[in-house]
Amino acid sequence: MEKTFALLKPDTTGRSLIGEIIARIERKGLAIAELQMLTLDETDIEELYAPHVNKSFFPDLKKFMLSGPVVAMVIKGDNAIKEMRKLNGATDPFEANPGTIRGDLALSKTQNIIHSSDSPAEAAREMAIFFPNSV
Ligand code: 3AN
Repeated sequence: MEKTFALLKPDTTGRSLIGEIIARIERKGLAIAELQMLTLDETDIEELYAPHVNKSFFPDLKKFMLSGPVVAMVIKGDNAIKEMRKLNGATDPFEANPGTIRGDLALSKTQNIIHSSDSPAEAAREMAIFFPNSV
């Protein structure tokens, strides 16, 4: 059974969409193995988005990720990493298909509801940041 890491961003908690997103994940047949609501600090954000810290959009992304609570989760199931990426839809909600989380619920590339790991190596790295006892 594969595990992946997902994070519901501050727009999700701010818009009261936590249940909507978790319902979509569970309806797909994936299971929530760990869940924690927390407010990130700058170090958490720089660790999570280590591959992006030098990108031009990073200051806006950091400001947004500090703006409210997030929900960190470990999700498990067959092909969990790829299944979650399909459920999320494209990074830019304008490109994301209807039926996906971002296609249905977001308009902005920064405020795009959910993050999930894009590879087994990233899943292990990101799970270790937020759930050090479960990896
Ligand atoms: P994904 O979350 O789809 O894997 P990444 O890992 O490429 O996308 O980007 C990480 C986060 O950075 C995205 N979730 C998004 O919020 C933000 N982001 C990525 N590209 C841009 C961009 N061109 N402009 C603004 N924000 C961006």
